[in-house]
Amino acid sequence: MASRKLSRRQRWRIEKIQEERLTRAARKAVRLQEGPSDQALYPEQTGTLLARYGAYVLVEDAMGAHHRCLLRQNLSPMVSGDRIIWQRARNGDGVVVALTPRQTLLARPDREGQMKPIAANIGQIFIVVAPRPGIQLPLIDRYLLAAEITGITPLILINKIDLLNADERVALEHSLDEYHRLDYTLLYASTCQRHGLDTLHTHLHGHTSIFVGQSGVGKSSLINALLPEANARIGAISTHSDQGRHTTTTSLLYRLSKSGAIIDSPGIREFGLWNVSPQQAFEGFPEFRPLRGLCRFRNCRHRQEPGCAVRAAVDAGRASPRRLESYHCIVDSLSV
Ligand SMILES: Nc1nc2c(ncn2[C@@H]2O[C@H](COP(=O)(O)OP(=O)(O)O)[C@@H](O)[C@H]2O)c(=O)[nH]1
Ligand SMILES: [Mg+2]
Ligand SMILES: [Zn+2]
Repeated sequence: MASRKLSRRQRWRIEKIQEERLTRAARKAVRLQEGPSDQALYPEQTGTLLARYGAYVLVEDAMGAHHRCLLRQNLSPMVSGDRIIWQRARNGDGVVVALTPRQTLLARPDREGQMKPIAANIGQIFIVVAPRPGIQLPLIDRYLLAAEITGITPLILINKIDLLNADERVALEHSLDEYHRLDYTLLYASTCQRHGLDTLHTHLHGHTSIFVGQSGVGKSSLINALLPEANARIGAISTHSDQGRHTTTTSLLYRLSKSGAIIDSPGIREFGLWNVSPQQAFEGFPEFRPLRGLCRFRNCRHRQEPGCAVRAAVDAGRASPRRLESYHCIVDSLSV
């Protein structure tokens, strides 16, 4: 019975020990949430986020090596192409501790209509079209406008030119000449004949780029043709993470052999127009931009209004009637 009768002092000690255990456990829980403690980390360094896999991200350091990292809590959402500050852990995964300001950001609305970032710091958008499934100029106009609104340089890439005979090629170049006159870059390629890939490499050099366009135009084929073998490793690393496998919704940043990168993401391929006002659409047509404010009516829709500067430019041959029609189609589609 003696054991039941604990002295005040003994009771105090037991309580104290339990308290310490609780505190230690709580601290450990916080550590598990936050990743490695500061003492276990090397100094901060810069990096590029290549991909996200659940709670983990794949980070490329300044030397080009890949590291699996956890994200510190309370950081804003990060996406492929983000430049980040991270710390290597003495053992195991590193930790991303900060996001640096973005030059550009591609986003799209999720099911709830909230804008969701999909890729950052993209410098160029390649609008890929092909004779099969067919080249539709209004679709090119939509993509060009979306790129203009995002502030990212668009280029037009015509793939599968092996499907065209000489006459068809001339006719196509003729129909695309209006884009050339607007200073957009036009590139011709055939992935299967490996034609035009050197020129394409020149344009990709030193930039982070994406390919957008209809299904079947050859985006995947192009990316495969352009990328060095080493990139297959990115997919391989993802399978080692415990959380989330390499899913089709993941954006991946692939390095090109010299300088430059391609970001591949299903989300980006659906890149389009959301929440765009007629005024923003107007500004996104470079040939209309200098005419802003020159119409007689401030709220001119550039249709049948008298004193319309845009209509006058079209009538005088300074702007393409087809592009104005495209602008109207886009504005109509935005207002429904
Ligand atoms: N004739 C021809 N076919 C191509 C070329 N590039 C891709 N294709 C074919 O076009 C189809 C769609 O290609 P894919 O890369 O999957 O298109 P994606 O949907 O844009 O990714 C495939 O059957 C490819 O083999 C090309 O340069 N010439
Ligand atoms: Mg594809
Ligand atoms: Zn007008």
